[in-house]
Amino acid sequence: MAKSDTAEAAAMLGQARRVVIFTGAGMSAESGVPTFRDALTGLWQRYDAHALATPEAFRADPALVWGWYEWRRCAVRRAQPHEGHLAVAAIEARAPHAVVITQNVDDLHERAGSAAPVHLHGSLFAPRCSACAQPVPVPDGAAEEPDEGRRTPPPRCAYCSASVRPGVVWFGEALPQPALETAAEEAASCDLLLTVGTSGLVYPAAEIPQVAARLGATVIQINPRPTPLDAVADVNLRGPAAQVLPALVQAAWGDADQPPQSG
Ligand code: BV8
Ligand code: ZN
Repeated sequence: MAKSDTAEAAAMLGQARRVVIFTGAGMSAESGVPTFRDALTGLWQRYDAHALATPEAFRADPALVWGWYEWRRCAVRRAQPHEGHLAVAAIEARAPHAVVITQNVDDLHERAGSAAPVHLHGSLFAPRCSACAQPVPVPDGAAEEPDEGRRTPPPRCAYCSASVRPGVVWFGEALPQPALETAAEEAASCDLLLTVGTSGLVYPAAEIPQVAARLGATVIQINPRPTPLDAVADVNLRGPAAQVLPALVQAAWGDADQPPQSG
């Protein structure tokens, strides 16, 4: 990754007025949260994540799918945000206007201090009834899920006794309208969009960086590997999020963890 690229990207970031930080599974990879590209392990190794994350799979085998989400929820509970998540929060603190728009269902942005990340695909911490949509409290603490995973029948709704389902958006399901609208508005009005750790293959989320580029924003991509978003990016920073983001913040604003100089 040419030094010039980071310097160029940092100069753009330092001047930006309205910033969108768009993240995918690669953003949490260095915290030990597997991406959707990574092969599944244990009980789920013979399944494809895209197939498990569907209403059909939940109807066919609710205990398998609920068990998978309980296993993921507990893996996220045990994970810690990394320097990249902290750098994202630092960008939010320094840029005149900045918002995180994420495809991730983990809470690592929040735990790193990001104010109000927009979760396009829901959260592992918002289960609800699959029939009456009543929210269901998340059991505290990291219940010990066996590493290889296990089938766990989903709890029953206290109101209508239907199965409780994870509060995520499954393939074939509509995204939450308020989140999608906020994301589209922010993408349309930003002057710089950072896309971090996404393969840009899942829609309509993958539209977000394209909308920003189409409307004249600068797009900076952070990803160790090429993606279809290479075509819309003005600068491609080929490296891991936990290294590239802190370097970018450092280059844009000097010592990232010093509070911004007032006045
Ligand atoms: C819908 C929640 C209709 C659940 C998720 C248009 C064209 C083609 C297909 C479609 C289309 N429109 C709709 C579709 C169908 C489908 C879709 O896009 N399919 C794809 C697979 C082709 N979309 C849908 O089904 C959407 N719904 O269309 O509904 C509708 C409309 C109205 C009314 C009724 C119905 C719903 C999509 C959301 C599904 N839910 N997640 C869960 O998590 O279990 S998607 C899930 O997968 C993630 O949230 C994320 O969005 C996606 C994974 O992608 P990435 O995050 O990018 O991660 P990935 O693993 O792919 O890549 C990781 C990247 O990180 C790599 O590039 C790697 O190089 C990089 N990386 C790795 N390490 C690092 C790194 N980068 C930086 N640092 C590192 N250290
Ligand atoms: Zn119910």
